[in-house]
Amino acid sequence: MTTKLFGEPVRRREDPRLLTGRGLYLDDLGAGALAAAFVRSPHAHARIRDIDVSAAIDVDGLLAIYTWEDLPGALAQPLPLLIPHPALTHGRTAHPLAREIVRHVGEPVVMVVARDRYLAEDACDLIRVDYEILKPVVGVEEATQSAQLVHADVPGNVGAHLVQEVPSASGRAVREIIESAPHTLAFRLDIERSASMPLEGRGVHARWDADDRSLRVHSSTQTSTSVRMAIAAKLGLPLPKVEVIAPDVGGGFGVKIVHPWPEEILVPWAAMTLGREVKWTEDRREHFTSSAHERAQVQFVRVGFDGDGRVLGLDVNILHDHGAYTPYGIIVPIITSTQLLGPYKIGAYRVEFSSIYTNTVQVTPYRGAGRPQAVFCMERTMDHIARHLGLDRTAVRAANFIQPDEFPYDQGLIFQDGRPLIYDSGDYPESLRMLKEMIGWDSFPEEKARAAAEGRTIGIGVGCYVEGTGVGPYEGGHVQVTSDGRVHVSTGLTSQGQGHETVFAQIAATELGVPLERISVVTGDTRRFGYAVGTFASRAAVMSGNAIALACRKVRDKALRVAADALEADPRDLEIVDGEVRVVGAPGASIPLATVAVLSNPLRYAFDEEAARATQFAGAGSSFDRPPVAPGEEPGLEGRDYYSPIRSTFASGMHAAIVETDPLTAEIRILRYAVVHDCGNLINPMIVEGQIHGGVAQGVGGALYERMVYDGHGQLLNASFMDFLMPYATEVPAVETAHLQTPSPLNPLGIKGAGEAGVIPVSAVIASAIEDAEGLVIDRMPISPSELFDLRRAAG
Ligand code: MCN
Repeated sequence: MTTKLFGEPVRRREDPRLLTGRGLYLDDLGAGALAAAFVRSPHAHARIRDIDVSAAIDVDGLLAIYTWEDLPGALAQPLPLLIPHPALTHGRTAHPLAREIVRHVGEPVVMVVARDRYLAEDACDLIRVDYEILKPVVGVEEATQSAQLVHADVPGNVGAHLVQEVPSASGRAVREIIESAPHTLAFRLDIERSASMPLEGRGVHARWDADDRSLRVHSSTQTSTSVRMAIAAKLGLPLPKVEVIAPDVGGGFGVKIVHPWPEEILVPWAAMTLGREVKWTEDRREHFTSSAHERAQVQFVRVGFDGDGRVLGLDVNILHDHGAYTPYGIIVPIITSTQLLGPYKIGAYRVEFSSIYTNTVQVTPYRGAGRPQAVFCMERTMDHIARHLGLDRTAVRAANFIQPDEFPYDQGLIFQDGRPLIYDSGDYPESLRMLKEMIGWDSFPEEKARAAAEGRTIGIGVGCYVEGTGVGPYEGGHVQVTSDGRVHVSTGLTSQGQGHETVFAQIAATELGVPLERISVVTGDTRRFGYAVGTFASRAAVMSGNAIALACRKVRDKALRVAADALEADPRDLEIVDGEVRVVGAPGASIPLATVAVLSNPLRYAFDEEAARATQFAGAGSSFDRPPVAPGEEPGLEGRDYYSPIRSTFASGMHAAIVETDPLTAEIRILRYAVVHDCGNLINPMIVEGQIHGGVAQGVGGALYERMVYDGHGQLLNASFMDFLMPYATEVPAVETAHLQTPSPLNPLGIKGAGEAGVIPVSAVIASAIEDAEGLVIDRMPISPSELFDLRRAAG
């Protein structure tokens, strides 16, 4: 049996449990808990004049009704602004329950707690909120021109404005370069709002232990340690008195990073106040109107280039719709603006963004986090250049690539953390070569001609991207070998379906030489691991993966020291194979890791007979004759370590698609979809492929179907799956995937992240393919058949 499982396509260990209904999700907990429900604003912008609860208080089974006025101390303050930035001069966050003004439909105004959810909803229906309706601000361009303000003290509705300029090597300004370039183009791109739509919405369950004065909270979150800190701070509890556990989480895709959500502190507070278990589970309408959206940008692009398609200067102005609040700072437009250049080395770059408040749901990171918009911009630019010059689209990209010998490559831009953005490794020309071969790029013109002869319209598209992954500051791993020979791995970040139970066990198996079946993995439970950042920014593999490997190495070193003593050998002559420490080249001389675990603890508790015999265990209670723990050692066979990188590592990839458009109905069908992906060393290629396929599926949604439609009153018109279109399996093509592995020099395992990559270039690729099929210009994402139809008509 091999335990060298790093890089192997091991099947996901969590799937049998999850697929046979044995998962434990938030709503599976607290069967007898009280239920919370919320009265939410039906208006996009209004002043609360009065809240009348008198008709609700007679509802049988009602426990409590809370408005902002009832919230004590820190709970009454606005929610934290999680990632401040000097450019965010007017950052604003909501109160947990609205205080005086509501700023989007769905904002929570009143919390009701009752015996069950039906009663709580009944009580909500009886509460009368008297609103003075204010004029809403909808749409970024309207917001900048409107006299109406989302926040009375934020002039022009501009929360943040940031300019970064990387002049040419000779110091010339970007705009000057563009003016004097042999060719220039200017265009506008419109990117609609979309949102993460996990199968399971948000949810929180809290239990107050009155004797211990402690809270145990389960939350469907991507960041259990941060939720814990927020609850402790907001409720005035010592940190050790709050535990937060992320049970199985049915998808997050970014929306569950925000911490705390109002409900995540209000429900524990209600549990504490009422001395009862309280639970709230988000329904789908709440998810649409009260969580978070993303994408939502208008971009104005000017580019100057030479006759070979080399970009001499690029000037991009972004209007970013931030919705009503900025709990997550301006991380999304910062990512868009700093990762827009992708795999390209261009002459000079100027980017400017304004982050605009509107009376709509707040905008926080959704899988890809600003990069789908960035890639749409850059790749549309590449296609525009190719069309203008009559060049092959891949040739224009290749002319601008950073070359493999140019790493580390500094784009000259400053990221959120104030540090420069430096790419660590990659091989973009090779990725493109592989992609073109996979999709048959060079022979496509003949395929297209053959299709045309049959009366069919097909087109091919391409898109390239880079993704900064594995962002810091740290993540930790703890590894313990118990006297039964089992290995218990824990890390503080959470899992939402990425397969961490499998990959982290693969790392431990490889590092410790222990079979996978003996390894268990716990994530997102602050009882097991209190220091963690969370799962987002494709960081778990890089951060926790490396931390677990480092912790395993500590355990391995100790195991070899202890075993060397027992085997009277030199630790350097020992290896761990299949759960046994062996003298290299002398298979008879070995000792099970279980025994080593017993020997590592002076108490020598051995519950297993064999281990007891091997360690001359004299029976429980005989601890007095044991030697002290040697200086520098700790009892037990366990280790903890942290990984804290100097900067992010840059994954990259290229996608290509062939689409067919219906000549009559303008329906768009994806015939083939190919991906070349580079996330450094692969821990598990099958899981990475699954991640890419899932990402592409979401990308297809963003390219062709998904958009949040607000009317002029700030009402979300399609807040249900009846009207918000997501692709089904029938719309998602089979994804052909190839891996290129350029290891990251930044971390011990040489890995880069993979969790978001699939979604990032899809809109750009599909737009490129539709353009090729139709000979039209696509300047928006998503593009629907009716829009394509209109474009055809406009083109005559
Ligand atoms: N992996 C690997 N080898 C690598 C890199 C990654 O085997 N070189 C594996 C990892 O070990 C992990 C998976 O691929 O099992 C994704 O790894 P990583 O890129 O580190 O991403 P995270 O685990 O941090 O997951 C976060 C990422 C993000 S940001 C979003 S959004 C997203 C995504 O993952 N949300 C998801 N994938 C999701 N998948 C599911 N099912 N549900 C979500 O909510």
